[in-house]
Amino acid sequence: MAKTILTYGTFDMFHIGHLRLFKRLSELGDKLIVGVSTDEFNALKGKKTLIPFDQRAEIVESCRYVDMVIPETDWEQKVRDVHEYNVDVFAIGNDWQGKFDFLKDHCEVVYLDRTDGISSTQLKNSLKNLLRVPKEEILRALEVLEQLKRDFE
Ligand code: C2G
Repeated sequence: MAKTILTYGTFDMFHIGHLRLFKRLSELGDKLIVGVSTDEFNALKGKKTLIPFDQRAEIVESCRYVDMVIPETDWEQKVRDVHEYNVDVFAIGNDWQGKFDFLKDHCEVVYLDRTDGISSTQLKNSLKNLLRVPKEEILRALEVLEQLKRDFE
């Protein structure tokens, strides 16, 4: 019997942690459905993404481990989705450990270890730090680079 797996997430600044999660999820069954949080729902979660919903959904959908993408619009939809898509396993990263145990009445629930050392928040903070570099320093760095370029010509 084909097994259907369901997960949800924001997947902003798509990175290796997201990819490895999809790979491991796809190994749990035959069909992987991913609920991608809409921008409105993320606002409810107190999250602001850099990449808008339609692009995040397109990126996730193009991943070879993913069979179907649905929008995640509210906290209540999971039980509905489990029944609508005949889901066998709900799985998510262990940063949500225990938070979705209520789904055990409807399907198997699995929490997977996160990939260490990478997160969308961390990537966004690195970008913010870059943006904080004083303009003068950036201009000086540019001068050095241009000088190097001339030296090598
Ligand atoms: N993840 C991971 N390793 C990382 C970062 C993230 O395995 N280094 C996993 C998370 O554990 C989660 C998924 O990638 O299962 C998506 O993470 P987020 O985009 O941060 O999703 P989140 O905002 O936590 O949304 O209803 C549930 C929510 O939609 C989850």
